[in-house]
Amino acid sequence: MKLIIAVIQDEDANKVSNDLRNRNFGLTKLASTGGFLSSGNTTLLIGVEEERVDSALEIIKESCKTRKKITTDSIPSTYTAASGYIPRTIEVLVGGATIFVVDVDKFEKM
Ligand code: 2BA
Repeated sequence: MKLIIAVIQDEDANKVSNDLRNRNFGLTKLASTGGFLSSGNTTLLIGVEEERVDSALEIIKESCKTRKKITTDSIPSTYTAASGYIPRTIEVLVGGATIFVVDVDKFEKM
């Protein structure tokens, strides 16, 4: 048994969850926050038999898009007497999905 931990964008969460559920994957959806952008994302926990891991990853890959997000640099780069420090905007590419696949020692439902 494996546990897939998938960090995905909120915009993709409903479609991915529905597609996984329709293919009989069990999942738990967690609201999470990215450490860099400090904005909301979604983390899916998917417990799955080893032989179905690739099929789950395929579904995630199909639905998760890469998007550009604009954020401000944490260290202001420009100082002007009139406005003080002006934060520098930077563009980052987020996603499709950040995936971890880990071994599950034991899986029980009680
Ligand atoms: P965030 O940490 O909010 O990162 C959002 C995007 O910002 C990242 O997209 C990446 O393009 C950029 N980014 C992150 N750290 C950066 C840095 N130090 N300098 C410049 N740009 C940076 P993704 O790589 O697609 O990551 C999307 C989300 O996946 C992340 O949101 C985070 O929640 C999760 N994630 C990514 N790598 C992870 C890791 N090694 N461990 C745990 N979670 C991770």
